[in-house]
Amino acid sequence: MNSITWRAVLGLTAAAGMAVTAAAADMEWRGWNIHPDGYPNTVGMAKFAELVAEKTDGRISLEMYNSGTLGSQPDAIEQVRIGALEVGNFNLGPIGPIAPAANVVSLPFIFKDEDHMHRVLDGEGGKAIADGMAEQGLVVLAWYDAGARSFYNTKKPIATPADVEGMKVRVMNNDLYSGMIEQLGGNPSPMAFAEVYQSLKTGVVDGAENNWPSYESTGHFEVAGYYSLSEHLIIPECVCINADVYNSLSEEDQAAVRAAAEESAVLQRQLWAERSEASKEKVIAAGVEFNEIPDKAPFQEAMKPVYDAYLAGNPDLKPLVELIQNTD
Ligand code: BDP
Repeated sequence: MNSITWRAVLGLTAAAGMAVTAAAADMEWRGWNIHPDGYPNTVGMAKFAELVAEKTDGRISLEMYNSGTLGSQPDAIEQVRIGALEVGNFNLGPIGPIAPAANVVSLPFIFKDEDHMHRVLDGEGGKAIADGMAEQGLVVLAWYDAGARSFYNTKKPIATPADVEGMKVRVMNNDLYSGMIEQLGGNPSPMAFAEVYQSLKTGVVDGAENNWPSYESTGHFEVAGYYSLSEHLIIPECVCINADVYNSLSEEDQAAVRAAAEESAVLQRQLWAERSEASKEKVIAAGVEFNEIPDKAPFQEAMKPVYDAYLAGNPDLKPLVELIQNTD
């Protein structure tokens, strides 16, 4: 159905008012999420679905498919881009390779902390990133938190870049992450999230990197017992929707869907903060050996060539990098 026909249909159902709530939805969307029940993102996306139905008087329904049941994240990103799926809760890591502006968040240590990331996303930087994603068919409705990613492995605590030398480290699919590990002298192994547990267990890789909640929820802590607080990446996530689907909505429904996503993000961020603490406590109580890295400068120094590679491929994005670095 083209967008004009959709608008006509939506106009009619709007005129019918509350009577439509009991009827089947006019639009049935499917949403992708990689996380299990109870995870902050899963709860956030369930809230999003509930609010979408509520705010559109049932004209739109969203069914969420969790735990990555609809496929790996890079595949799901493609599915949402082409409209085979309507919605996804995506990490910006695997979006970077298709949207260079969004790849800026995958530069190691680009954000000073999570608050800095929020300030950037709420300003010009966030707009530039969202515009770059929209050009690739993904409209950002809201940003979710995903904390900071740190290294963990099966061998030993990591305190300096030299400790990563020779280690085989799983990364998400993105050349910037492979470059990052190479700069530390390690061997990067890009791999789907679902394969990491077995790979750590069987020694296919020695380590990986992630935030506390994912380290805990996946059980990776059971097979890779050293967690070292490098916090080298702070990557936001999106509630994203296929651009054609979004553009076909009436202005009223666009606003409703956006408000639903933003409200769900408030909940997700609160749950995120709580879960980060709880996951950290849980894995440490389970025997994980955890170390802080008070001096991160050697890691920042070693990873600098990743910036050069990014800017060599995208010289026009230098102002965006500087904008982020100059945001207080
Ligand atoms: C988690 C992200 C998820 C990624 C996963 C990974 O929330 O989207 O797929 O990391 O490392 O923190 O693949």
